[in-house]
Amino acid sequence: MSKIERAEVFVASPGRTFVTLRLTTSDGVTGLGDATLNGRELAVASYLQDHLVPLLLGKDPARIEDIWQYLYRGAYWRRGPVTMTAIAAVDTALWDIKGKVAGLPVYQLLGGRSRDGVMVYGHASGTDTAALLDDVDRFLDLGFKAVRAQAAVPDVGGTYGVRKGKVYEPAASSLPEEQPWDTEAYLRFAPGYLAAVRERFGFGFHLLHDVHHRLTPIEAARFGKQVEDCRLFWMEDPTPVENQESFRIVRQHTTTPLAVGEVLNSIWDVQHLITEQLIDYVRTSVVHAGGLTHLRRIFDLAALYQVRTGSHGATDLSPVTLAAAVHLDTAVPNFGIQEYMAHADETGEVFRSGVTFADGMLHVSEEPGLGVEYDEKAAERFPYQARYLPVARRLDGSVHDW
Ligand code: KDG
Ligand code: MG
Repeated sequence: MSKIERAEVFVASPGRTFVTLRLTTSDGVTGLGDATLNGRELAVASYLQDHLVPLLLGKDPARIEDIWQYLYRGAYWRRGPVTMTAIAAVDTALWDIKGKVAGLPVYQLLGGRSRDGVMVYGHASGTDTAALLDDVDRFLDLGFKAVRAQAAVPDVGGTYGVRKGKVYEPAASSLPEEQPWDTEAYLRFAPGYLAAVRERFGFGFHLLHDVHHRLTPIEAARFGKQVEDCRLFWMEDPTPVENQESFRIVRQHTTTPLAVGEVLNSIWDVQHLITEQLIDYVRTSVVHAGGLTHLRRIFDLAALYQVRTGSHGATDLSPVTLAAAVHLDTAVPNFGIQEYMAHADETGEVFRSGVTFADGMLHVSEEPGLGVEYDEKAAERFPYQARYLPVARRLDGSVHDW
């Protein structure tokens, strides 16, 4: 029997911080897993190094489901982003190994192709409406069939989703940047720029928007209703998701499709959203929702309720997650769309991935396993740097959801 012989945890900041697990079997086969939890990276690195690695050594790498159950049920403490990200890394690495042992790309192990390619959306943004329109134009020229649009709200510094130069979500070094937030100013401004995008470019592509948890349910209902004529592909995270019930309020008032779940970690976190058909797209990801084993379970539940997939894929999810996501997206029947932002050049020096972009779609590598390699020598050039996401404060100084 083959055994897990080595488990290495790498933390490096090539462009942004990534935590990567590499498992090696007694037969010399390696597998990679992403364990990155943006802004809380070292907690997962320690969970892996201090608590999971000792449990993994000597185990049979072929028993993916059993190891998943062992780590999940065996912890006693369940769910949550740190636990589920650590389990995800192990699970993803085991699928990578299984693919290499079988000589098959992972999507073949998941049932084979359901589609030729995976439609993705790109991130257009601008400091004002004119700049946003230019950026949408750029994405359409690149061949994207779907574009997310975000613009800075006038007089509100630091709106979510607007690039500063080439950098997306410029996580400040050392301590989080604090950014002001004004809900009314956003509600006055955002519907207008979404309408301007449709006016200029028409309806021949999918348009998306991320509210990033900023509204109350009734504000989100108003927003969704107001932008119905823009026929959005989705309105994302309109309100914080801790209370799944609150989506009923949004739902009752608008036919704008809803996408939720990038911060959620288990099937229980999305259970009511899915079974009560409160959302249209589930955004849970391989890395933050327990790996391929658990995410596939979530997607299967979603399929029963005509909820489609739309996995999170910002640049703080490593190329290992992107590759794993594209394998799963290629195989599942209820795929909707995949988020895609190209990683920084430095990231590409450390991770070599066989995922390719063409005609608005991502394509899996036909290499056995996930088709990603980690260059630890290159990673040494990018030592860990602490960085945090911004924190939002309302105009009266109180903390808001970011
Ligand atoms: O780490 C948090 C980011 O990944 C998140 O803010 C990005 O909302 C996001 C998105 O939709 O990509
Ligand atoms: Mg989002």
